[in-house]
Amino acid sequence: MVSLGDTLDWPFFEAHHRDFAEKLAAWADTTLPGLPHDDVDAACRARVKALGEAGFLRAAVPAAHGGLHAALDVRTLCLAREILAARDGLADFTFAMQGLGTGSISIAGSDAMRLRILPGVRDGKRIAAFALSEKEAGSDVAAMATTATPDGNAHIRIDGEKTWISNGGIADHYVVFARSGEAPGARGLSAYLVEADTPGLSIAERIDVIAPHPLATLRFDACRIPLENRIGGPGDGFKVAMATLDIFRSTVGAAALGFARRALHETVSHASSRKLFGGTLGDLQLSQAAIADSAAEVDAAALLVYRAAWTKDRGAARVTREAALAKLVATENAQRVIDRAVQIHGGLGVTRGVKVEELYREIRALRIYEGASEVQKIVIARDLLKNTDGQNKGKI
Ligand code: COS
Repeated sequence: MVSLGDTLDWPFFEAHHRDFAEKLAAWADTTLPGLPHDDVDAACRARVKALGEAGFLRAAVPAAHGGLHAALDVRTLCLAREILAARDGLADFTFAMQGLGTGSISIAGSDAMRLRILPGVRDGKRIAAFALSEKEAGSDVAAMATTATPDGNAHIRIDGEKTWISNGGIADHYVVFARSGEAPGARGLSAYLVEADTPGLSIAERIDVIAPHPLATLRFDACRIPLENRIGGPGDGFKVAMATLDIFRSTVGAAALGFARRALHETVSHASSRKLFGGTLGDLQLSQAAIADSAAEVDAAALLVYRAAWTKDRGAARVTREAALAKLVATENAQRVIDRAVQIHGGLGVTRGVKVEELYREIRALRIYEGASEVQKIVIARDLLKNTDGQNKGKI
């Protein structure tokens, strides 16, 4: 089976990371093939349950609530996503969403909210979701139109629509961002925990995508929730969203890395066994060039992903630029690595049921969700431009 190569020997990792990665890889190889694959809702529920029962979702919550580390350990999250993505896209998806759909609560939620929500997520008994995007506020988060207005002294009322919401339709709760109006733009948003069975919240439509997973448009129609369900202070929503994405963007890079590593593995095995022109595909120098380009792009992505994760874990308050670099490079590289894998496989590469065909569909959304590549470029360039010393941070 596909391996992480020598990644775990790199100085970014500690013994507990190696232990976690070995256990997860062994579990995934034996358990994932036996889980249902056909109906995406059932497949996701089964994966959340299995990951929770095996204890791996402890990586997605802080130690105070039964998690593995005091704060979310980004290297552990990245290893998990890389290992799962290399084997089973939906397993990666379900793992990631348990983290993304509670990251804001772990960072900024009240103790009571954490106590209420995190244990179920950790055990795979509660499915989490993150509801930020709207039809006209995907990249431009500050333009969101969903409103949160006071309703008496102890409640707020949410009205509007969120779309492309992963786990929409199967989640038990949504972390919802809405315009609460303290100020114009980014400073006037707040985050709220909304339970899926709250009156006024409905699934307006399910969305079918090229790599199927639960995705929906949510409608909020006078959806009344208690004020204590606010995550963070009034007007803190944009910062809560960005701080959550600072953690999870590196993990999207890690998932892309897992898909790319699997594609490279499939490429090498196919090139060494496929016979043509009196030898193997791998004897041809053009195939060797493709393999070399992919190997270089996989390693470059891995270094950026684990650099960003390590920087966050050792206490950096913000890793916005590092995480953006990791996501941008890992997802764009993975798209090219997988495209080469399809090309090397020839007709098989576009045949349903062949792994590289599945990877070709799986990778595409990662260059769009949690900040499209273009957004990552804006984030990286702005960071360098605002801090002209940014390129010379070191002392030497
Ligand atoms: N952590 C904490 N605070 C942050 C932050 C971060 N990573 N990034 C920005 N902020 C703060 C800024 O410091 C600024 O605070 P002040 O008003 O106190 O100065 C505030 O938030 C607004 O930031 P900014 O001016 O950069 O806001 P913009 O509207 O220009 O943001 C981008 C632009 C494109 C960077 C942002 O909208 C974004 O990331 N979009 C992509 C969203 C996304 O990932 N969507 C996918 C949804 S999940 S599938």
